[in-house]
Amino acid sequence: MKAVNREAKNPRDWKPAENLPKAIAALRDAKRILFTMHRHPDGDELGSALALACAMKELGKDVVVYNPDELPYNFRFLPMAGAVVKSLGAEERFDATVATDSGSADRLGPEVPGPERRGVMVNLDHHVTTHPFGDVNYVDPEAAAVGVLSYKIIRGLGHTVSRDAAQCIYASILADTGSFRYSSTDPESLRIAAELVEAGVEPWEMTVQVYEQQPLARMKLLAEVLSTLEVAEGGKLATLTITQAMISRTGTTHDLTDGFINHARSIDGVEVAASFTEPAPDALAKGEKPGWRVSFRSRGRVDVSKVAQAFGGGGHKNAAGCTVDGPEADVRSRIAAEIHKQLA
Ligand SMILES: [Mn+2]
Repeated sequence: MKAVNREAKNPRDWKPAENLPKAIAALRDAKRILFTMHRHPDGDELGSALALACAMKELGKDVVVYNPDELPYNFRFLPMAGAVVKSLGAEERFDATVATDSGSADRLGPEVPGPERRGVMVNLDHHVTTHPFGDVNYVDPEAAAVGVLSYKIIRGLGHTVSRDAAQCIYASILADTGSFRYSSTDPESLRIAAELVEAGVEPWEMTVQVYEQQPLARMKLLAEVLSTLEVAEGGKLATLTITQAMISRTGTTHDLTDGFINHARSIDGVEVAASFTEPAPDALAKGEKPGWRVSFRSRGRVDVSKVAQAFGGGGHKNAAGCTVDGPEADVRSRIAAEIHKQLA
C-alpha cells in the first residue's frame, strides 16, 4: 500500500515509542526467526522484511522468509529476495515471527505457524487500520514506510545498517512515498534515505531496478487498461478495469498492474481513482479471498480507507483496497455508491 498517514485518526494510540523497544527485545532474544508479509507483497512489505532478514542473518541468526506468491518483478533484485520460500515445513518452529505491513493476520500466507510454533509474533505496520494481532505490535501510522521501522529496529539492536539492508529499506521507502513524491514523504524518511545513500545505496541504480526495467508486456497491458478509463461524479472519480482476458492476452501477471491506478488519479480534477480487477479463475485454489479486487487512490480530500473498510478491506487515507464478491455490475454499483457518499 502507498501511504499517507499523517492525518490518521489518533495515530499516537499505537504508542510506537513504547513498542519499539519490545520489538527490538523480541528479535534480540530470538535465534530462529520467520519473516513474512501479506499475500502479493509490494515493495514496502518485501523491502522491510528483507532488510530485517539481512540484518538478523548478519547477526548470526537463523532466518527464514516466507511468502507463497510471486514477488513483484521489480523488487526481485533485492538482497535475499532469492531466498524467499513459498512453503514452510509443517514442523518448523521459530522463536519469533515478524509480519511486515500486513494489516491483519488473515492476509498472511496459509502456512504461517500457529502460536505453538511461531514464537513471539511481532507485527510491524503503519496502517492505521491494522489489527493488533501480534504479541508485540510496533505500529507507527506516521512512518512513511515499514522500512523506517526496520531501520529503527536494526539501529536499536546496535547493528550497523549494511549496504544490503540499506538497499531493502531504500526500496521500501521508494515504494511507499512514490519515490519521495507523496505527502508521506517527511524529514524522517529523507534523513534515513540520506544515511542509506551513505551506507552504499546508489539512487540511480535503484531507480533503474525498480522503475526502468519494465517488461514490454507490462506496457502493452497498461495500454489495454488505460483504454477502459471512465470518469464519473462530474470528473471527480476515475475508474480502470483489469480483466483476466487482458492479462492472458498480454502474457502478464497481476503483479505487473501495480501503479496503473496512479494514472487515473493523475487526471486534473480527479479526487478518487478506483481499479477493478476481475477475479482470477484459480483464486480459490490459491487460497485467496474470492471476488473483485478493488484498489483506491485519493488525492487527499477523500479518505479511501473508509471506502475500503465498508467492504471489509483497509489501508491508508490516500491508498486502500478491498475484495468484493458478486456479479460485476453489483460490485461496481456498491463501490460507486460508497465513493459517492464519501465525496459528498
Ligand atoms: Mn507500507
